[in-house]
Amino acid sequence: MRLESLRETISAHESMKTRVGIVGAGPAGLLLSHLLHRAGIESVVLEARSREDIESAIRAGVLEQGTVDLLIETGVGERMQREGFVHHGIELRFGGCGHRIDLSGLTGGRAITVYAQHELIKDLVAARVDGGGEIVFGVSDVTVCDLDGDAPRIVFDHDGSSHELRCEFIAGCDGFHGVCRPAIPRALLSEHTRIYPYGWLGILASAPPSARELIYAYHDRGFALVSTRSPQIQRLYIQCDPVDPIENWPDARIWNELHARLATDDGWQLIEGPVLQKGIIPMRSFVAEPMRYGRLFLAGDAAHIVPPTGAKGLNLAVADVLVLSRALVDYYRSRDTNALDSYSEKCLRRVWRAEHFSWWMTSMLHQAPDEDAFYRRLQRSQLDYLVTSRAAATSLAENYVGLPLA
Ligand code: RFL
Ligand code: PHB
Repeated sequence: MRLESLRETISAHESMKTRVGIVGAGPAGLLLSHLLHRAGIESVVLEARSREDIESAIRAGVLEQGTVDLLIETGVGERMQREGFVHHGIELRFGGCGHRIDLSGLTGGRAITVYAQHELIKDLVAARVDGGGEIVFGVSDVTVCDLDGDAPRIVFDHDGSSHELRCEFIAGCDGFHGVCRPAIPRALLSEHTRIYPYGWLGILASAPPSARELIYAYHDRGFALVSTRSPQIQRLYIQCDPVDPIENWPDARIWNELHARLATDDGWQLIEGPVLQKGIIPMRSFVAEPMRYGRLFLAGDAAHIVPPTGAKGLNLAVADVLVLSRALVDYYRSRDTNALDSYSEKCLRRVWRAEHFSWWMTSMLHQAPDEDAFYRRLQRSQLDYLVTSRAAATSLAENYVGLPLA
């Protein structure tokens, strides 16, 4: 109802005002708006896609302990607690054998929760709409302006006319391909990029789970990952050529590869089922620093990307907006800008830890086309070490479940 009245407001007056203008209704933008609302700070979220689109896009699955705790504490974790799956371990599979990493045993009881990103998006959108929040879907031609002054603006098109949102701050939560990061003068931004020579082919299959916990498999034919979504739907990935057309991957070929890469000496069985959806994603590491320019603050994928092997992207977006929301609360309570001034540095410490972990997991588990037998021996040595040394396994476990949030 509030959304409709917002739309009327927009078309009646082409200019509107808010405290924090948020570009992008992904996990970063929606959670930021929710956290600000809880602190009594008004925001407006502008999203390029429709509500239906953002609520159905298949992406992440693994939530760190800190993410789960924050969602519960702030009142948006109820369905996740009911429908998500808490996992206390993961399996590393190589040489025909599975080896369990006891995440909880090694981290003082911390765990991960498997809950699909689009389900979290539905919960966050519902919370904002129920709380009278303002999300404008289907905007286009978004431009962020006057970032280095006290009164930044967002200009955009919606329903066939041009609009202006006057703000006190702008949060660039518009993902890797968004418009906010490119609005920062190039000379003021350092960008670090690594493109991997492989990608992931991901499928959703209508099948019961083949395993109780996630399986990360190292194999001569390439990496494979068994994840889950529900008792009826499974999520599986295999390493592939990132530029391969999906037509080269009929379902039978995908299942053959999964069977080959996941085979064990003890006859473990992968349960097949109809493939409901499939797609290939490229893999990259990317960091833009600093994550701030004037009154524009970047958060989530807009500022950094990790390859999905460490399951960190969404969790980093959550960590960023928690830091940003607290800094904005300080500002609105007492005009104290210290936390805003240290936002980028504080976030980047966690970002680089996650970048390293994700790069390390990725490099250890994938077959690199340009690497030789020496490299493969190093990978096997590292895997052997992880499953025989408590110290090595603990390091993996504490990074995987996530270091405590700020
Ligand atoms: P998002 O989710 O990309 O949201 C950005 C939003 O901004 C909108 N937008 C604009 N809106 C207005 N104007 C513009 N000009 C705009 N340009 C873009 C977009 O439509 C979109 O709605 O970024 P955010 O919020 O920073 O969230 C990041 C996460 O989505 C991402 O890091 C994760 O999905 C990464 N990821 C994983 N992360 C985890 O923590 N755990 C996992 O298990 C995990 N698995 C994954 C993943 C990502 C994957 N893919 C598809 C890349 C598995 C996969 C396969
Ligand atoms: C997923 O379930 O989509 C998933 C799980 C683990 C990862 C990445 C993605 O590392």
